[in-house]
Amino acid sequence: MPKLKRRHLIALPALASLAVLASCTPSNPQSTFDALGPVAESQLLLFQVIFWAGVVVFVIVMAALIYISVRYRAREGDGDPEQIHGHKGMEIGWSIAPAVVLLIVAPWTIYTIFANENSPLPPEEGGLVVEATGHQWWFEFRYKVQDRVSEEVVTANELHIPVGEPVNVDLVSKDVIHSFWVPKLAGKVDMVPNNDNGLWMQADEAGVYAGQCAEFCGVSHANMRFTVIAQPPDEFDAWLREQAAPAAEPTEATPLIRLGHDVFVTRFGRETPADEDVQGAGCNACHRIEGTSARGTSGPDLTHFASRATFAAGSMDNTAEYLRSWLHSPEEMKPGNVMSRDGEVFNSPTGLTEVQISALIAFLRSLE
Ligand code: HEC
Ligand SMILES: [Cu+2]
Repeated sequence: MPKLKRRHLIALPALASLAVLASCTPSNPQSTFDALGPVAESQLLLFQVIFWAGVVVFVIVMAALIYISVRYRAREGDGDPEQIHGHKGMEIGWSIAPAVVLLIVAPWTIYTIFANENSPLPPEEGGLVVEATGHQWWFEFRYKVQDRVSEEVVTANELHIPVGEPVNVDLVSKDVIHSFWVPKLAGKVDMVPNNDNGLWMQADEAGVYAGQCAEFCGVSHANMRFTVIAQPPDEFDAWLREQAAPAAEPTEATPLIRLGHDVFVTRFGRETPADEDVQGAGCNACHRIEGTSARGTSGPDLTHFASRATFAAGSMDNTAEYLRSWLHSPEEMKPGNVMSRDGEVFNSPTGLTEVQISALIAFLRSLE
């Protein structure tokens, strides 16, 4: 190894701070410096007030430090400096100065907390409510909407919202503490088991916003992401109506799709009605598909699985190839996930056969 020279050592912190500063670019999908909704904007403003107050303190303290170090440095022949005990003026000064800083920072903080506490359009006044549930390691979204559609809509990892409208999000957890965070729309709020939390947020521009669990919650915490899709209200309403309907009958229910359906809803190890040579995989133990007999609730609702762009909490694009890898070895694709941990078929020595996988992919991809 080449010997590290002193100037290399000096370059290291400089490089490290460059890397840290690079994360401040607003073009980053999870940058809080690119606030695109009223909640994120007020939080950004608070950050800036505190940051600049900090900069003023930093500059004054550093200037004083440098001035005093140079001006009063030890010189040849100096004895001990004059010893003093207490200095009333200075003590009053360094009590008052922080109080002044606090007077700038505290009211702004308190104002921001209260301003963001209450949704401008709460559920009582007809505001949209979504219940977001944190699971190890994915998000479930449940729309409680009476005036838009009559059915309850349940989806996973992709949260659709109408642009320009406040959305109330109830935050709950099924297992451990998670945290709901959409950096460009609203700061993080924890999802705590048995303790109702909530926030509201609003997107001012249509688009896809990155979201992420922001509280370490186990092995696949880093693979626990979600997206917020902000759409014009009429598009959002159309989406909601589609989601409220049972999975559309595929226009062409091919034998492979039918076989996939049977593999999905038949108990693990039993032969399927469609083909006695192919056995069931018991996926219905954990997944619900409206319009079929699958009624499981511990995994994501798959009624409109094919309408989602990604799956396994943003880990993979929703393509046939990734689905194949996922069903072949969920553990390899997303370490620790509950499907491979508890699914009977994934704990059997054989796992799913190629025939079962192909049929399941055809079926899942028909769930528009
Ligand atoms: C023990 C319960 C369980 C069983 C059995 C099970 N799953 Fe899952 N499944 C889950 C859980 C939990 C997740 C979420 C995993 C994650 O993202 O961490 C999941 C995720 C999925 C996803 C991705 C959904 C999304 O939108 O992110 C698909 C597709 C899927 N499972 C298909 C199947 C199929 C097909 C079978 C049958 C071979 C099956 N599952 C059996 C629990 C189960
Ligand atoms: Cu988490």
